[in-house]
Amino acid sequence: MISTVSTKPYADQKPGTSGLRKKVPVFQQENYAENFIQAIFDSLEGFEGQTLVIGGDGRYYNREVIQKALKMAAANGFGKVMVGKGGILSTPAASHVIRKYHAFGGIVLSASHNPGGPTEDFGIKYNIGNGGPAPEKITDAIFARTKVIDSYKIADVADIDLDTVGSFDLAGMTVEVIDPVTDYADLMETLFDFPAIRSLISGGFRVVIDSMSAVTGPYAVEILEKRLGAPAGSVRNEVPLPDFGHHHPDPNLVHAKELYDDVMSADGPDFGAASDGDGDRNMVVGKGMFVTPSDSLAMIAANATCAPGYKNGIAGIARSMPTSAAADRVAEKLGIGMFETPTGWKFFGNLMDAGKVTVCGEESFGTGSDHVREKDGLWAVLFWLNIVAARKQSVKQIVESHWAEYGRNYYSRHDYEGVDTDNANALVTALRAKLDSLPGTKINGLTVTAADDFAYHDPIDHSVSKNQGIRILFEGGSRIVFRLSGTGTSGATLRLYVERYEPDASRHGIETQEALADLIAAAEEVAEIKRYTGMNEPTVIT
Ligand code: VG1
Ligand code: CO
Repeated sequence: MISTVSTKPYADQKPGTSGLRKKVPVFQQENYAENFIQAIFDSLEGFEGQTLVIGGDGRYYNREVIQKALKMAAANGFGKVMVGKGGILSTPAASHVIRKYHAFGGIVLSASHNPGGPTEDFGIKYNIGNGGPAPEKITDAIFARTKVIDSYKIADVADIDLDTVGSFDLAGMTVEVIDPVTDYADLMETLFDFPAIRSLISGGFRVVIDSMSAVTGPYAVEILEKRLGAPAGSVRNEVPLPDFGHHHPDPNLVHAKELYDDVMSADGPDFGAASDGDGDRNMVVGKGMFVTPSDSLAMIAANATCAPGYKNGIAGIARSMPTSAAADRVAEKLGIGMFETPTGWKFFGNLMDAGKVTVCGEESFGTGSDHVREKDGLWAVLFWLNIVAARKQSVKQIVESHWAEYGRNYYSRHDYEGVDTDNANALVTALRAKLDSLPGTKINGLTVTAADDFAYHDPIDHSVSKNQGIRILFEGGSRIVFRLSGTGTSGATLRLYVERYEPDASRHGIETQEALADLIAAAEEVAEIKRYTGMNEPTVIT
């Protein structure tokens, strides 16, 4: 009952920043998903009889691909697969399950913050035994394999019932359908002071979470409403839908605007949070104060000892290169290590495994720690609630006192989506060609101190990752960074990251875009964004 099916390679199965992402109709081509899954298995060694974890964010095509992956895992010799009920596992929960049950690895089906539905996005990524995204060494091997693959193995059996928790046999392999929430919720309870958060909430502190009809709904209901006692309805859009209710499940000021406006209104809640499609991103908004993700990393690190799981302090901090340097100042003060990595969570794994860092973050609404090996949306939300409960101050007070102590890193990202790929590449090529001549010159009146294309030398495995983003640094610590997105599924997305450090507390109340205006103009001057993209404005500003 095991078939070997012959197939032809597809040329476009190169994993990006976080796995392979394509439109659903691309994944629906004959053997497209099967080829990629077989290429994953072909790139691994020693999994015979071992356990694989499978789960996804519930988006359109999730269930179909899970059935294929289960039958292929059996045919390829795995001993057991643990799969979330209904095919659901948030990305951080999958990471935790892999670690807790010492699985060999996991397959996570998600296109994260990208929209879902029959003509929208789907994705597959592989996580290794530490629970984290496969490093480049493995994703490169998978891509190489997809280019030559000529067959895959699959068990010819009926579909497994994914909606009943329990153990089933699939062609000699055990399939264990698990409750996707319990293990994760239990882990959160070991890290944070639930009694303190519970009394904060019972004392009238109003918290709302918008799960954006994506995977975190069941997790947030269990944790916030059941375990922390928030009133029913505190979690909004809590049912995961295959098309996310036609929303873009990306928690930022554009796509979670309703929540933001609610928290900012006079009689609105005290605290609002949102998560993305697969639950690894977070947005935190306090009354009168939106916390930028870069600041969130710095403030979580500075206040880490408020949470029981971190009471002995943190070993170090890592951030992706485009993320603001706010956390660097905290690391300096604490006398701990600070690491700057390329964009994408896969670069943090080695540092966490080696015990060099405890908390990590990215400007793209991602924060996490070594409790798993993925960024973790609800973890960040609970961390903030724990800090608020411990300090007995509002989010706004906590943020403002942090700025007063460390200075403020004004920060913004401008995205130009749907740019013609050739034009986007031409912009980058032209910019790269100028880099050597920029230091010492002025752009829009600002003096350039350094300019390069970021390359990362992993201090643990000594691998080198080049061309990870063009950065232009100015006198006084301001900078602009340019890179092309590696998660999109149509055309190119240019990301411009802008940062200015302001030590003077009397200048901490300026509107962000205004505070960054001269740097934004400098970016236009040096890169000719309007000319190359044909756009006068970014499509998204965060
Ligand atoms: C984006 C973000 C990056 C993040 C990645 C995956 O990548 O910028 O910080 O790690 O998405 O996040 P890119 O290449 O498009 O800039 V998730 O939550 O979408 O898996
Ligand atoms: Co995500």
